[in-house]
Amino acid sequence: MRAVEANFDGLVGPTHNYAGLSYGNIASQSNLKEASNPKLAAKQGLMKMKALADRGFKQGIIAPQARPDLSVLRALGFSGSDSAVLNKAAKRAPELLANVYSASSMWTANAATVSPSADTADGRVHFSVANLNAKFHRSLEPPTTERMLKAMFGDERYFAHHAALPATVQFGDEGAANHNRFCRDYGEAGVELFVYGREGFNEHAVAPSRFPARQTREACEAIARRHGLSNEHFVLAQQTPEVIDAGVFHNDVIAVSNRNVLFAHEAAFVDGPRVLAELQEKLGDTKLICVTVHHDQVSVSDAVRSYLFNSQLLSLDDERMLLVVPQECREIASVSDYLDSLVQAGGPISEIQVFDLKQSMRNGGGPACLRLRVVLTEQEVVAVNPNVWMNDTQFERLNAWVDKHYRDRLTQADLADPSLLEESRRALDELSAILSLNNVYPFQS
Ligand code: SUG
Repeated sequence: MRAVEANFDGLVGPTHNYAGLSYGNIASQSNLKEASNPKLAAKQGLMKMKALADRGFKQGIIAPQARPDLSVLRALGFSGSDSAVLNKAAKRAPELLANVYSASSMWTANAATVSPSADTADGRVHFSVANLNAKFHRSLEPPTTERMLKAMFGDERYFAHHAALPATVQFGDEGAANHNRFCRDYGEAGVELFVYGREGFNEHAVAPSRFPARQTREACEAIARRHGLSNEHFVLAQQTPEVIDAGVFHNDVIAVSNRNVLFAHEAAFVDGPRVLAELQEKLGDTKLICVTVHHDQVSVSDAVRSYLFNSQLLSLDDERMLLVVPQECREIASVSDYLDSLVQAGGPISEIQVFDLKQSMRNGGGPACLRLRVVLTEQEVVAVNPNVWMNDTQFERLNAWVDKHYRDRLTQADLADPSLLEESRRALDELSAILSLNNVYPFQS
């Protein structure tokens, strides 16, 4: 069956701000309390989507979640009118206010783990919503993510949806950011690589000591089971504790794959040679190509600062691939030199395309964080909600919508302003019509 890889990017929401909420994510921590520009952030994301759609890549859009999430503040004991709740939280618990205001659903690589129909037991595309239980602001996303994915991939003949795993420490799950799939052609059965940072039920196993490991082995195993992946079609790997301690809070900050190519730093996995050998064995006669970056080429610290591996690796044809990187990669000499040598080497990666995503990058979100990969057959493409595909019309509409509703400056102090809540609701109400999302937001019901 012929299939394509579609990328569904998260549209940045109107409350995008820098609240320093993600311990272990160095950019998030270091930009705490900077002023953000939600309008520019949304436009930077739209530019990437449009540019890739114009080059012929299948590009979809995932709408932002409604923030602030007042239901959480109410559940935590704040009462009264909406503005009274905001006012009290701003005075008594500003850190909670920042959490319920986060626009973090933009990083759709963390929305879910997706297995294409060629890999699953029942021949449907399977989605497992991530519980994101490691960070409070992100743990608020799963219920709306599930509704959102169902509003986009609603046809049960083709799409199967699983709710988030139990949101306990044993089952920490951060979705596709810790998942890669290898194959010859997208439509053929592939081998899925699940990457975890610690073992949930074994507190004595090797784990990072400085920063938290968000994904557990047990979560990976549960997802593979739910999706009906046979043992011959998935591989488990542990992220090295050292790289997590150096700021690699998701595997997609140190590795990315496309088809039979793995682009990764040599420090990415515990017992890397074993992982690669198992992948090759399970891929059979499809040859795994490893583009491995060594410490003396790019240090882990430069990889984290530049987000070299948080890139998108996209097929230009059957041989050549495009690497989509953030501008920071051209601002750090070791990384920029490496990219030049990579293209000159004549390997599968033949072109580099650079995007300015600084607004998202300052929260630790690069090109790959902003997108959820969904491999779809031609029939499945037709079954997707048609209004979520990026094209000239949607690009114009969405830009006009951003111009109309978004602020160009947001600080932590602005979060206490009740008109920001009203502005956001008006914007998202209109957006759900543009993308035909059918009252997906809790405030609409
Ligand atoms: O979960 N940052 C996100 C970034 C997610 C990146 N995703 C991938 N690597 N796939 C996170 O740490 C920061 C929010 C703040 O500090 O305001 C934040 O949530």
